[in-house]
Amino acid sequence: MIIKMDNENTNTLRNYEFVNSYIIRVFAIPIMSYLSQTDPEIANAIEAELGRERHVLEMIPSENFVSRAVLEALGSVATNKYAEGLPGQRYYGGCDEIDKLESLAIERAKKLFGAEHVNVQPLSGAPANIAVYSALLKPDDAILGMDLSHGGHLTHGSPVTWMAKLFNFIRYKTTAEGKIDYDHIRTMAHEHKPKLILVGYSAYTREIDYAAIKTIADDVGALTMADIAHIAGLIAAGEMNNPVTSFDVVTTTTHKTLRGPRGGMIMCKKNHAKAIDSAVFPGLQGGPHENNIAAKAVAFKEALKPSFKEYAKQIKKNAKALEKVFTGSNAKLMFGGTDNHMLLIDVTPLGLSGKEAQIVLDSVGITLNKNMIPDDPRSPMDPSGIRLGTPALTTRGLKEADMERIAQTILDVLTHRTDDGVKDKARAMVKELTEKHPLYPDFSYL
Ligand code: DSN
Repeated sequence: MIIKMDNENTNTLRNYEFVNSYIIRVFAIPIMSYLSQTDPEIANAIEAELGRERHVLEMIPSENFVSRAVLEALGSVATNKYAEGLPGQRYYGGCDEIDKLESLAIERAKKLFGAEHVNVQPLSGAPANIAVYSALLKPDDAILGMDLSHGGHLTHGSPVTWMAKLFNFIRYKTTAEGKIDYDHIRTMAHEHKPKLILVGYSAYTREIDYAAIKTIADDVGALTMADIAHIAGLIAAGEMNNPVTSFDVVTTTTHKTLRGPRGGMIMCKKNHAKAIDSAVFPGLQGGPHENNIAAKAVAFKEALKPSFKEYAKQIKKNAKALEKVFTGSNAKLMFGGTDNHMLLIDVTPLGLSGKEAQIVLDSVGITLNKNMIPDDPRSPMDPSGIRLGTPALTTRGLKEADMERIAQTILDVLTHRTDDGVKDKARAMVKELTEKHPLYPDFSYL
């Protein structure tokens, strides 16, 4: 049923809402959304994205599916409000309710991670990292961080970033066995005297010894920073070591294993609070995105529940199930396996590149990403590896047996990529699993 309406007209809006709620309550008939009436092109694109998310096996390790409650907060009227400043100290009037929701987000984040101070305003992970550098360092100061191809992140000093022009990034690497060599980091720290030692990675699959890093940093008078974007949900659930209580500053995104809205957050010791807060605003950002902050608060409340701990445990069990299959294969599992939610695999022994693997797996409905492997001889756009993980599929309810089946299917497709029979079988498996574990059922933008 279509009800013609003019979104500029408040009375029409009120009538529409009334008729809508009446029809839904009395006849249980789905109604077209406001969006589909005012902007069908965008509604169709979003609906098609919903369809894509429903019908593929999403294995990009940095992606996840937020709850309907998080989606509601994201799409709420909190987006309308300017609120530069912090709760209780805003530059604009009318911030009482916004203060409440931002304070809740801060208090919940403190409880989740045991943080002394939290800023929930960074728009995402990259701005959060940039804010930390700008708060704690001066131009040309040295930062010791991990090489991108060994699992680091672009914002940890990749030469293509503006930050790499401002600061002197020195890069450590993993060993040939894929382990972090803390003795080597100690030697580099004594040699280069960095102002900041940075850990936390976007393609590294092993646990991190934060205590060892803290000792090295204390020896050379460096500050400690961890970027826990990928593993924040696992840390919040107590499934991985937590640097928040010992490190000077910890940054994260909120949309990966933490399963919140796309955004960033900085946690720090009280003595850095003022510098961090002023670096975020007015140093780098303007008005905070309060709808996003409301959604962060909702996600943090969800993450404080016992069910989230179960979710985090299952993420790891599922990653171990993938590891089991890939370990016995011809593909090369980097870092010798996984302690977290993801795996990095060199697929060149199977006779193809990471890019080719990503494309052929996409064609059967398995989504993951091409990725550099340590000291990759190939280029970033056509690297040797693929990176895959379990947070999104675990949210959908898949378990270890499903993961083993998926891992075997990935190997079959990569090994027999010109065999249509193998690819059809893979598509049938994707269909079966996605139908068995539906995503956002009874939900439509049309
Ligand atoms: N793009 C994110 C990831 O996939 O790891 C990091 O920024």
